[in-house]
Amino acid sequence: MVTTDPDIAPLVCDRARNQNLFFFHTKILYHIAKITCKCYHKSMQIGIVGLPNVGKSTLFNALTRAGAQAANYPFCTIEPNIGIVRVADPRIDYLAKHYNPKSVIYATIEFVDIAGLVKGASKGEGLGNRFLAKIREVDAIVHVVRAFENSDIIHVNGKIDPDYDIDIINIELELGGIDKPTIYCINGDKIPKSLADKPVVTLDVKLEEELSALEDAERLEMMSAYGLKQSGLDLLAQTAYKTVGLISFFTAGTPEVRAWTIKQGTKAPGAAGKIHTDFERGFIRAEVCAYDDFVKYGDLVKAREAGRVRSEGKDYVVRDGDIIHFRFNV
Ligand SMILES: Nc1nc2c(ncn2[C@@H]2O[C@H](COP(=O)(O)OP(=O)(O)OP(=O)(O)O)[C@@H](O)[C@H]2O)c(=O)[nH]1
Ligand SMILES: [Mg+2]
Repeated sequence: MVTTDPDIAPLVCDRARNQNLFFFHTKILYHIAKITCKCYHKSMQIGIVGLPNVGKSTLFNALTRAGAQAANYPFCTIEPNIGIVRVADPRIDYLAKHYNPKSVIYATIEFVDIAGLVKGASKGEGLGNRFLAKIREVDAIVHVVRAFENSDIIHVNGKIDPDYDIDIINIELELGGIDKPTIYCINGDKIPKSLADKPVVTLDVKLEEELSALEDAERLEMMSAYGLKQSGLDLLAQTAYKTVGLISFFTAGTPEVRAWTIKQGTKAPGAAGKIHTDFERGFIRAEVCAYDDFVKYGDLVKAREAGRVRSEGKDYVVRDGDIIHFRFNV
């Protein structure tokens, strides 16, 4: 707006200056956000989906101990809850014991507790479209299927029929144009026939929630009382990790023992770039020892003496469990 009116010209000028200032600040904030995003190592995000009232929020609570609302009525969850869960890894436990480092960092998965889907969700039934939009943003899906009997817990279709329920959700996901890796989580103990060759974990979601609230010693005691060898939640996280095609490499020393997540097939410079862009830019070589060799020979020095620490170049495809020290120059 251009004006020569002496009364309002200064006001217009002021407004323009404020606007410019506003844009300038917005621009700065945008750049700060961009830089922050670059430094932030995003973990894989998994959406928990399924029919209403099948135990999704209970599973989420168990996973994150975050206390998301879980209650016996359909559509109890409306806003998605997000929780970050570490991927249990006995190799990291071993390396941590060996180095006694200042910090130990496990790989993580972000779980999103999405609301229940119903038949017709892709056409807007339930709160369908909104939930489907959320599912579109995740890297993989954990599809919770109710297989437990309990007449106190309402089932939207009035009967427990896992195969039927799985079909309903899968049809809605397909109609909603969602084609993602899926890990089935059977809330109960019997794997439905239709899932024979699919990534599937069976667990008692309610029991897992109770276990997750206990201290380590009590938890192990209760697990052995129920005949559980491994936490169902750990198994779920590990299965998800594999299904999406992710692997871990490790950096290990006295300051820090850490798992880094990469896609299967990532070459050494790409893996280095996970740690810092400088590592990738100035990559010279990677000194690599397989985790099994580390354990076999006792430490890196002895593994090196045995010729088990390899010097790998930029075409090396990193393997799951590699302990890596990167040489770089910038
Ligand atoms: N007996 C039994 N009850 C369970 C189990 N899992 C969940 N429940 C109960 O079922 C009810 C529903 O669980 P939620 O976790 O809120 O279900 P949800 O899938 O998140 O439901 P929506 O958010 O409404 O879609 C709660 O009362 C839970 O305590 C289970 O394995 N066994
Ligand atoms: Mg819920």
